[in-house]
Amino acid sequence: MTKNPMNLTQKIIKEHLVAGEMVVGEEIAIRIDQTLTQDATGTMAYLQFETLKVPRVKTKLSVSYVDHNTLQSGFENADDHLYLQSVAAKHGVYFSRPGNGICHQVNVERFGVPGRTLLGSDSHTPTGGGIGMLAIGSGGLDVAVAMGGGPFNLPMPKVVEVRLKGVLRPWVSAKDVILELLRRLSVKGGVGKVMEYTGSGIKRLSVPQRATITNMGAELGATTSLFPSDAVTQSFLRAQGRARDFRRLEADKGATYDELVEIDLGKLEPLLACPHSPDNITPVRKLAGKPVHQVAIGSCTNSSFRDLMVVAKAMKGKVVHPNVSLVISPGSRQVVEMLAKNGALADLIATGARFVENTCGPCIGMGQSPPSGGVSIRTFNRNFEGRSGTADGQIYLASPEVAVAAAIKGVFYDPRKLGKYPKVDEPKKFLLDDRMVIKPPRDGKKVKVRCGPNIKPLPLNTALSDRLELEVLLKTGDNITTDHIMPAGAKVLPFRSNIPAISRFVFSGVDSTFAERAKTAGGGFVVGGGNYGQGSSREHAALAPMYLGVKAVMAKSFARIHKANLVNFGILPLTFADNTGYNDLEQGDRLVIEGLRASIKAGNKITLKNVRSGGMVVLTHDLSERQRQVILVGGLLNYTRQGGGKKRR
Ligand code: MIC
Ligand code: SF4
Repeated sequence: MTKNPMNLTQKIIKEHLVAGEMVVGEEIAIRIDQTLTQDATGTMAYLQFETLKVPRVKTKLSVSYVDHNTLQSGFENADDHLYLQSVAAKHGVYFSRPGNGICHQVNVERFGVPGRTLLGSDSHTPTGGGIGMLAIGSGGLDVAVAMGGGPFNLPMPKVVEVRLKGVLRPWVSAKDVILELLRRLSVKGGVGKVMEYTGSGIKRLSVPQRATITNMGAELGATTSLFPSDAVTQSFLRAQGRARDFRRLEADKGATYDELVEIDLGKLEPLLACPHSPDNITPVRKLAGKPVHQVAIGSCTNSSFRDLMVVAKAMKGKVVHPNVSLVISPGSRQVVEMLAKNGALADLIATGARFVENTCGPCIGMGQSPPSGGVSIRTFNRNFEGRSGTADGQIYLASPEVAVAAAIKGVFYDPRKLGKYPKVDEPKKFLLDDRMVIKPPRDGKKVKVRCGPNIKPLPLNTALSDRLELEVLLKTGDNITTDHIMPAGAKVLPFRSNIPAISRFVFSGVDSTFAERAKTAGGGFVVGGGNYGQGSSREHAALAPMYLGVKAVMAKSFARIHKANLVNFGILPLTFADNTGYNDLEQGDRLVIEGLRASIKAGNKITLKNVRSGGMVVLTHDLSERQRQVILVGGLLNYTRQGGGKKRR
């Protein structure tokens, strides 16, 4: 037995540790090997990277994908694509062209390397855990810093062993494994934790199936999810023509974990996440017979070759039910080309399925919104209210198996009743063609960066004031998502590189007067419930409120990425010291904080006065020493430019 046996998460962290002690909850800094960005967060990330004045990225590999903002209903998105392509060439970043596929799926297929660290400006970056990478989602600014050679800071996570045994039964698939975990642990259950998969059950899960599970681990709020790198990983890499990237990796014998969850795969059944939360789980059979208006298959969760082949085989010779619109948005060009070559694409087209690009598409509200009050079953990972683009849309999340059954029957239908399960083996060889990925030139000095008129300079925050007297602009309940704070969708996404324009939409789905009120009041505070800021990594959910003058968010608890983003942009994430604090504050209350800078330097308590009630409210924070400095100077960019973070081990 190894002397100090470690689980796989600890082993990879140890290999990459540059600062801090591996003690749960303590801030550590790790070296980042690879980065990925996507276009909706990428423009900001590269604008930020440019301000760091680093000529060429210092990572082993950085890839810029275009997969989110591809609906070009004006010049904005197309301009952003040109910016991204040129800035990538200038600074040594690979550029995956629009049409090549969704970042997470393509990264697993073509670039992921077991044992490496990957930082991505998208919350579903943990998809890479399916191939044994320690893959973490973050705001774009953290990715910019990592591209510049800086480490990534995070609290040392707890490691949860998710022990799988048994074999999935026909018509039950990887999606049901993660839905079962969400049922048990909830959307808060993974905060501060890495979900590490072990047990005999993993042997029969292919890399794409593992990637479905690690992808949607983001919905648990987990820091990341991780599978070992074993014979299954090896054959996947071989089939992707990348046998040389393989490295066997597993937990040491005798390794210990902070928690244990056991799942018997053989006992799972087809599940659904009901509106409007990924942890609102029910078995499909309970909803059998309920009419369905739309079925959407795709996204970074469920668009592998296997997933789409199961759909193609189950539907072969049939036509989509007359009451249903079936939309397919494949995850990568590799998959579509393979389906085209083996005839499955023709079979799917014949069913009447509506094909959209190999992009995020409907998952982020970029088209294909369901009808008013419409019921849509989607193989995606998020069903937050309004995210589909239809405010009262009823979105259910499920496996491709459950989705295809509904497309055929027009109602919720237990796929196990469809008959023989179409068996789909992983290909021995995938179709390999990387010409849609542009390699950066050796020397990018002469490349001219193209900046369209919609790309506006990045706003910077100022140093934190010692006295704040501002009003509570909004008070929310629990589980506020970044989709609530900074909505996405076809109308808003084109402004991702224009903070003044996008800030008009902050909280627009919750309270359409928010932006205007914030501006008139000269900024203010937001009061939130538990798990504030769950969901995406979009730093716009911090950056745009910062632009509107939000100085602090006071909540019962925060989601990891959003909290880090708030700090990065100089907004204080404060938690209530006791249960009464939240109840004491009302929207419109005027709050005064005195001696703020001194209290931040001195400890973790901040007391504010509520002018309306005259009462005092005690707030706390768990900011690391580095984060305090970042907050005091008004954000990570100011901190980095002032030479912060240079003293590293
Ligand atoms: C999402 O699934 O919510 C997104 C769109 O991919 C976001 C990123 C973004 O808002 O650009 C995410 O998951 O981080
Ligand atoms: Fe794209 Fe949806 Fe995946 Fe986000 S969750 S990266 S929007 S496919």
